[in-house]
Amino acid sequence: MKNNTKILIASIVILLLIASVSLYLNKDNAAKNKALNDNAIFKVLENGNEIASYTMTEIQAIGEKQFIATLDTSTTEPEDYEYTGVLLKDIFIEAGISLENRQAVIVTAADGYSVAVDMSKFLEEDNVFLAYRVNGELLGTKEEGGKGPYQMIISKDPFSQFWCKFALSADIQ
Ligand SMILES: Nc1nc2c(c(=O)[nH]1)N[C@H]1C(S)=C(S)[C@@H](COP(=O)(O)O)O[C@H]1N2
Ligand SMILES: [Mo]
Repeated sequence: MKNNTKILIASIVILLLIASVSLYLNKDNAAKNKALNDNAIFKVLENGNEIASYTMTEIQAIGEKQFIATLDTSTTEPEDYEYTGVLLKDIFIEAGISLENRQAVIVTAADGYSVAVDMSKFLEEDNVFLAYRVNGELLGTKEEGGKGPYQMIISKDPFSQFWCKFALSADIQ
């Protein structure tokens, strides 16, 4: 064989190897993403009674939106992020729960944090979201050092202390 032919064959073999390794790694990633999506359960309650629970795939199907919100904490300067999520009220509508004559929605997190969202704020257009992506990336779990898998975000709030990381459920009262 000519040297050129050898080089060509070697290059093709190396390219094929790289392609199959990355396919293999991606498959792993895809499986992890699927597991994360299936395990990320969000529950919806009415006066303390569980009415429905959703996986991330089901949440997405309710009507994904992109929005900008400013993260402003006691220790950081305000910074804009692009989030992906659904309006929290749309999840209640999907669950067939009436939004009329209510006082508040209590969002509870895996670390015990809990936020009460006033009804008038909750009903506002494009304000109270359940987000699962920030700048295109999944929020990640608390164990992974993330802020999700779900984070309740009040996009029009000037400060973010009433947002809720690691959100597990929302109870309308
Ligand atoms: N679950 C949970 N959500 C939370 C908190 C928290 O301790 N636990 N802290 C709040 C506060 S004080 C701020 S400023 C915002 C942003 O916090 P971060 O900088 O840790 O994202 O999250 C809010 N939501
Ligand atoms: Mo904060």
